[in-house]
Amino acid sequence: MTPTITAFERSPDGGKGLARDTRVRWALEEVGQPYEVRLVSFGAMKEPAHLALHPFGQIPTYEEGDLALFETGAIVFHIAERHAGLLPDDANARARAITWMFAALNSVEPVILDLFTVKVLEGDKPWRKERQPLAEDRVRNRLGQLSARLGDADWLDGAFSAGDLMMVSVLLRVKASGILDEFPNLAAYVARGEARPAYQRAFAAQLAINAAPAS
Ligand code: GTB
Repeated sequence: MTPTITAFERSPDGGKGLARDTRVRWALEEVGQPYEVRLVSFGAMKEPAHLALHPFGQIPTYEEGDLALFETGAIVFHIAERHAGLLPDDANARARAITWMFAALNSVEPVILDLFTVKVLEGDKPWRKERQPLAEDRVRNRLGQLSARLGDADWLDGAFSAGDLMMVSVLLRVKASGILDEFPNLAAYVARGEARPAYQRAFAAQLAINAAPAS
């Protein structure tokens, strides 16, 4: 059964691939699973039909037969569990790859989102000047720890896994700040992720929607 995901009718990033449907598209592309996309407006996301799929009125969602999922961690995990290619067969290696998925979402993404919050959502607030360097240092600290663990390896734990897919997706959000480039091995890690043909297809698919002239 072909799954259907939801994505922004038009992403605020204009096609930079930063909205979270990209990571789901990437996972589907990695495993060779075709999918359909239903585009939703900001208004429609808060309507009952979408809220029935996503209690917080967000994208992406994932529907497959009578299964409906939200949260990219759960969606990517579901895809990775049901197809070969994103999780190792060995039980311990599999558990470690899943750990990296959680690490990306619980230990790395929050500090990156906090920086986005202070720079963009609180950009006009009087506390921005004081808070931004603190938020940047928290990102630096976490990326420093991740950089130390990655070392000169290509991926976080052996072969590319759903853990790397999630970590690269999270790190992409901090690329424009310049902080990622302070850690050359992490910048190269992200570039390796972006160079994967499956990522390229996912990126192109969201770009085709988000960079198209408004009708
Ligand atoms: N924890 C959830 C998950 O991982 O699925 C978070 C989902 C989420 O934040 N969805 C966002 C959303 O629907 C889109 S991705 N927001 C609309 C709303 O809450 O009303 C976040 C996002 C949005 C825009 C950019 N951008 O323009 O750069 C980047 C990321």
